[in-house]
Amino acid sequence: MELKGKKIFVGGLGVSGTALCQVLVNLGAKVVAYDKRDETALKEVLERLEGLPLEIRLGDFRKEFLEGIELVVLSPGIPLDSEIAKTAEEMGLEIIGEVELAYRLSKAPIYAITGTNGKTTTTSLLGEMLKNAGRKVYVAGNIGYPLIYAALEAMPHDYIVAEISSFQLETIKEFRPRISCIINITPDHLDRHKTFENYVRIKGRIFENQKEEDYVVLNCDDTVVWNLKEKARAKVFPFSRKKVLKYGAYVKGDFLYIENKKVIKVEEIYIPGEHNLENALAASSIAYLSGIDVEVISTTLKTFKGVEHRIEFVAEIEGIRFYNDSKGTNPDASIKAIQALKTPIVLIAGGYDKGSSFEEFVKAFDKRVKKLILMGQTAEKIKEAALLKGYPEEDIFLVNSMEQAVNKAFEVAEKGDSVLLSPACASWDMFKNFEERGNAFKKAVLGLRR
Ligand code: UMA
Repeated sequence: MELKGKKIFVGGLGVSGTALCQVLVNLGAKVVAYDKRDETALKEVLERLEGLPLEIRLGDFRKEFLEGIELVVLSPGIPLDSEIAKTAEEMGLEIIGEVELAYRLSKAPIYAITGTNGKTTTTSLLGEMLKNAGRKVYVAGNIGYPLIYAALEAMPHDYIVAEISSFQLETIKEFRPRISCIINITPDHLDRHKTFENYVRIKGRIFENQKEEDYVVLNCDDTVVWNLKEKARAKVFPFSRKKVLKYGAYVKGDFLYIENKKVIKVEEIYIPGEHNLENALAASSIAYLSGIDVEVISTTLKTFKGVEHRIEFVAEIEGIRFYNDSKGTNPDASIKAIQALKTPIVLIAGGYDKGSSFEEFVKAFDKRVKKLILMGQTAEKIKEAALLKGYPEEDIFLVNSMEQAVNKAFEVAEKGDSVLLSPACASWDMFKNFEERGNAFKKAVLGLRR
């Protein structure tokens, strides 16, 4: 794709936008970079971009920002119904996202993973499998390292393992991963995608450009995911933790199999919980289709210790174990975290309101969540849902900061309990991102004193 001399509008100056500016300038494009935030809020970003020949536009969006522009590249946080996108469309401009541009520039094959939950774990695990097999691999995308960086760095014989979100899939056009995977789909991001049907449709876009020689790995235990197979042109490779399959990856007796090859005893997989078995099946399927030996897959499953902020063990203090699941950004992810822990739980939840329903979430407390500590925009909404389900009011505590939440949890927890931060919500009401929230939790835990 020729970008030299082209006038390109970069929408958003977060992680993706900053990377886009650097890469596009390097490739000789003339970049107009835009963010709705002001100079003070963007201080660090602007420092990082200092010296680059950019035209920077900040604050409320205006049509004239798009004058002379030939291509609009949006960050995933900017929706297609935003004023920027609508204006660009009216002007007949091409609109793509960072992922689409990365795909067009990449020389290496891309393995792309999406799903409501487990994306980060599956992506990291697959990255480890490829590394352990001696391949050069870039792990990128929604996981935090922009795909555009990986696309430029990777050589044709390298591999890119990409975590892809629904936000990123909204703005693809030609994006064609060699292998794609959908781990699961449950309602999430409905504030952005409006309906569950639309969210499912967008998730399904991950394989829309694949051809017969490509593969799509689908969870056949998840009916929403499995129904998407009708739309796939690529070869479908199923996985299941509930059924023995003739073709695909599955669990039979105590063992994980791929086709008819025994891979590992399920209890030897290091990362705990049923949801992680799903992630293990997904990553193993992709690795297998990529030609990785079953022995390497097995060794990696035995040694991979999981991902930061995902049911991450932080410390044991006076017999109380603290877990950081800040990556639990929707009810379903947090339900899985609750189910993965086998002790009584003091749960810290609440955060940015994405319009999720908390009915199923509070149902999953199932006598195991003995105390509930709530914070953020959704605190009242979760409290109401819990009370409606008969959760005792005296076991619910509302707090205003992470430090208060951790102190309260420690006060009400008893020896043998787990304190779990799994908010069931995004972090954007009180924190920059889930990492900052998880780090605030860990800091508060490590500073605890009775
Ligand atoms: N902005 C505007 N106008 C808008 C909206 C945003 O100017 O209408 C600006 C903001 O002021 C901000 C910038 O855009 O400066 C933020 O851009 P962004 O929201 O696209 O975030 P990035 O920092 O570029 O990070 C994104 C992903 N974030 C989102 O999709 C919200 C990161 O995923 C990803 O790691 C990164 O690109 C690299 O690929 C995070 C995430 O929360 C983990 N993802 C969601 C999730 O997993 O649920 C989808």
